[in-house]
Amino acid sequence: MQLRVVTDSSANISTLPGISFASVPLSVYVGDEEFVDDAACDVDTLLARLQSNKGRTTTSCPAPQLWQEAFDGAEYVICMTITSKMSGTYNTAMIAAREYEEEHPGCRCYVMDTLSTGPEMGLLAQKLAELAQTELDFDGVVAAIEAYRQKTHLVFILESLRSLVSNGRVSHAVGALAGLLGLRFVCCGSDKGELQPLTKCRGSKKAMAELQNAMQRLGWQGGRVRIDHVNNEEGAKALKSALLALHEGADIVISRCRALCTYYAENGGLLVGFET
Ligand code: X90
Repeated sequence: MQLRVVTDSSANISTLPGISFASVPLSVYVGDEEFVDDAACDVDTLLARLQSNKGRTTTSCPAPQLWQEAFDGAEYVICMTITSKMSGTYNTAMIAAREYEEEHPGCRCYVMDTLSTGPEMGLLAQKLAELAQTELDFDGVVAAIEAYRQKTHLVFILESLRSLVSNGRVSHAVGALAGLLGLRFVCCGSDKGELQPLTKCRGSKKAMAELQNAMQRLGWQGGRVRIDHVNNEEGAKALKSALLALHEGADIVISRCRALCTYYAENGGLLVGFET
């Protein structure tokens, strides 16, 4: 089966080896400037603009048209989106998928609400590339990736919840925590696809230890890990070493957040997707 995998740009991947792949950009707005989260987007410039900007900033999900362009020409598409609890991305992908199937009889387009984002989506995309190489048919691959999603998780450390709160992406209860200056938040993606704070702490060492505790509580036993960071290669490497000390030989990949995750996770943020 010739499968195309399509994700939105919050998955922080621009390529997916061994399979037809397209990434559909969300946008970040800082003052009058729009940063389209595609391969040409310069994340360092975005970070600099965010630091100097005092005015309003926001983001937007892709229009259905952008999804249509990414599906174009494919017979089988599996499309993965950021959690529908925090973005309209899933909705616009669904609109585009229904249109695509109507306009191309016989073609199939499955849209998966990952209830997550970032490196957990990266893991799901990687698994899809592998599933496409097997004997499974389209429905078989869909069932297998939905089953795999039950075994993947997202935990993260944020130095601030400013962007999430000012854009109304988290609940009032979480927003109330955000006023506490100088704290770091260790959080996870809940089963429902919402941000769930686990602990707040002072200092990055403490936060790093809490993050590892959270991974172990959720059942990490040396499965695949992806670490996506915002300007924090050092933190990502330290975490990787600590995890390798727990499970020698674990497959741990580090990459940078693209624009959408950079905006919300903020400078220093670390997002970790892992398998149990
Ligand atoms: O539609 C839009 O404008 C995009 C809104 C996206 C809002 C959430 C971005 C999250 C980025 C930091 C926190 C992760 C929370 C995950 C909960 C499942 C990453």
